Amino acid sequence: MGIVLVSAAVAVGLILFGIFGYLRTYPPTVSAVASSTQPNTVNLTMQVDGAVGTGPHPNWVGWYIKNGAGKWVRTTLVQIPERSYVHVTVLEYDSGGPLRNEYWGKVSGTVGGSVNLNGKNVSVLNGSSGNGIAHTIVAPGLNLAIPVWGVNGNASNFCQAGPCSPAQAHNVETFTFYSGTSTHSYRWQCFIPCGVGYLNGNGGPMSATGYMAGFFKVVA
Ligand SMILES: [Cu+2]
Repeated sequence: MGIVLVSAAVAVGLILFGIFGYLRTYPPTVSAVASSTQPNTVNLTMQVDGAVGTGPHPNWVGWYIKNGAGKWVRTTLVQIPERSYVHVTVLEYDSGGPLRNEYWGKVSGTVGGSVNLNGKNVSVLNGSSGNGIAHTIVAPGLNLAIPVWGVNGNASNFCQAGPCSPAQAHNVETFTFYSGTSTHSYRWQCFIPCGVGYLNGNGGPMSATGYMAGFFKVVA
């Protein structure tokens, strides 16, 4: 009887440890910043790194979002206002490669149907060419799909651990999407997938909020 009680107590303890551990590591939400020049527009600046460099999984691939004070916050939770244009700037520091499914090389859901990659407008990226595609930003509920172009992983200034800085090899990709007319939390994630080493290619960072999966929280 005693051993059963002890086992039960240990089990409860482990569950609570797990829950609080999860809460301790759950990333914060960062708000997009209102544009000072354009009405109904917010600016969102993000970077994606091959290794985030901090937190419980410093070697995992993941995102940082710039907050209103200009500080990089390791998270994938972004708050944006409804009925607004979200002007996104992605700083991409990770290496890329071919897609498992070329469909994800197509841009969708942006104003104009394209992204601006290092100064050039493109609507499809071919992951089988050049440095390939590093990650994608896909929010099915917003009809948004963005392939993000990779950098050369052998570059001498390749960023080994985030948060990365502009002196390191990176691409700049910008696009604008509309946040819609309803308040809703839209899930987004990377559909490369870049978690090849994990169960079904969708474990580890792929399924983890704060790394390759997150939410666009559209608020009133
Ligand atoms: Cu990814």
